[in-house]
Order: sequence, then structure tokens, then C-alpha cells
Amino acid sequence: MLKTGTTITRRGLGAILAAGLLATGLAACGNSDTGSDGGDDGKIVLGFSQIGAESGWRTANTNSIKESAAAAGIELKFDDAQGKQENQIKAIRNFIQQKVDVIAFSPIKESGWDTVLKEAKDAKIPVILTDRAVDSADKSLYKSFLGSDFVKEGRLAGEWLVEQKKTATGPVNIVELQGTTGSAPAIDRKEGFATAIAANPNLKIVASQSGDFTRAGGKQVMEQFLKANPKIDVLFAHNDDMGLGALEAITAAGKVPGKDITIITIDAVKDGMQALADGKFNFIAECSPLLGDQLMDLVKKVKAGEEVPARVETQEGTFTQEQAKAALPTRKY
Ligand code: GZL
Repeated sequence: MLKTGTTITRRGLGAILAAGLLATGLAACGNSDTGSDGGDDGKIVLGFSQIGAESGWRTANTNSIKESAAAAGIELKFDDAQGKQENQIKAIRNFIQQKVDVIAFSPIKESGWDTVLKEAKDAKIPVILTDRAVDSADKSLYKSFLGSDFVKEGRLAGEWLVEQKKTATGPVNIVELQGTTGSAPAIDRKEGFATAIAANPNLKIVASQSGDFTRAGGKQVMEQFLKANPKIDVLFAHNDDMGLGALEAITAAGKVPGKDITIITIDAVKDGMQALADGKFNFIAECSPLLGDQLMDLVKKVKAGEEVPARVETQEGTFTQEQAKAALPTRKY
């Protein structure tokens, strides 16, 4: 930027004009250190592949990403994969073809991403993982992971149960509704919960099966659990939605949720918090879907070629029935 009062010689004017033309030329053909042409109006273009709309959490996550992109002035190309990994892979390939500036996605399961992520790397388009992780050994395939510590969520759920059942003298039978098979949250929450309850040998998981993070899946699998297990003391569901579906099966079986069967879930979306406040759930470990603002911050930094942390974890809490009653009026999701 020229300061006022600067004397410009003929040679100096020529140099300034040449620099201006060069800069304009670079801007017009996009940022040469990535494979992108950028947006028509110079906006950063973000390609985002979302898993689908399987749960209240996912809907809140999608809303957060769309709202934050608009607020950040980032052009969002959003794809809903309808719960299919092959659709996510197709979407990422389309983003590469469109030469977006940055690609972000929530991988429906941990494995099967190396080939398409290598294609993005070869195209010099940086990738950010949001919400869920991948099991790629090559950490250079993505710039950062933004999301929760799922093992901790499972551990917090288990630790609460250990405390609640510390005076139990006989077996406490637990049934577990797992999330989507092969997904990071399902694998990690299962691990965290199992590790925590090992502290009390009375606590036994007598049945564990995926309900795919959906209400319908939770209801269907809980019906099977109730038929096969005469004594169920606890339900641990990897998300609120499967717990909400299970409520229907438990009630239909003539049992009182929250009393006959202690129910522990993860997420803390509004419907889950309402069930907790109503005494139908007993404990929820929070998993925040509000990743939009942090994602857009990472997108801008990555586009600018700045270093970003390999892992950005969201801060979350836990809720008892009383805490849910207090928190509900101001819940954002
Ligand atoms: C967790 C997220 C999970 C939620 C479910 O970060 O991936 O997927 O816990 C959602 O509700 O379906």
C-alpha cells in the first residue's frame, strides 16, 4: 500500500503496474498452491459431504454447517449421501472435478477412504474431517479432525452407571444399542463404556447390537432384546434417537422406562433432553453437533495455507434429570 506523499518515478510507476498485473493474473486463475479456481466472486468454495439425516443430531449438525458457511461468506456445495458411503465418495470426486478450494466431510464409517482422499491430495485440495474419523494410516490425507472424543463419551456414561450401581449385590444386566456398524462413534463409545463398567463385575452387557443411530433401529432391536432377555436392568444407547425408539418398545412391553430399566444415552439433543427431564431417560453424555463455526475457521486457515491443529475437539458435558430440566429452556439444539 503506498503511503500518501510518496514520490513516484517513471521506473517506479512501471514496477507498480507490472506488480498489479501479476497479482491480478494470479487472482484470476485461482490460488496456484491448491488445485482450486475459487468462487466466481472470489469466495472460498467448500465442498461438504454429509452422511444423511439419520438422527436429530445430524439435522442439527447440518443446520450448523449451513448457517456458519453463510455467516462466514463461504460458498457451500452441500451433498447429502443418504447414509451411503459410495455416495460420499462420489460427492468428494465431484468436488475435485469442480476444483473446490476445500473439502470437508463426516465419514459414515472409519474405513474405505484412502483412494478418494489420495485423489483429493493429488488435486491439491485440502480435506478436513468433521464429526467422525477415518482409519487411514496416512495422516497427510487430511489437514485436521474436528469433533468429539467418543471414547470419553462412552466412558462418562459407564462411570455414571458404576456410581449408580455401586451397592448392587447381584448381576446388573445391560443391553447396548450400538451406532452405525464400523463408525467411529460406535466403535469408540462401545470401548469407553466397556472399559468404565469393568470396575464393577456385577455390570454385564448381556446383548449388544447396532440400531444404526435411528429411532426405528432402536425400537426394532430393543423389541428383540426384550423378547430374548427376561431381566434387563439397563439400556445403554449410543445416541438419543435409538433410546427414544427403544422407549416405545419398553412401554409396549409393560415396563416403565427410567424406573424398571435405567436408560443412558449420548448426544443431548432436545428430544433426548426432554425424555431425560420427564424421567424416561436417566443420564445423557453430550455430543455437540454445533461444529459449523469451528469448521469455517479451519476452512479459512487451510485455504490461506496456515498451519492448523491435527485435532480440534469440542467441549461437552453430561446431564442428569435435574440438570436437563434446568438446561432445556436455553438448549440451542
Ligand atoms: C457423533 C455423530 C453421531 C451421533 C448420532 O458425533 O456422528 O451420529 O451421536 C449421529 O446421533 O447419527
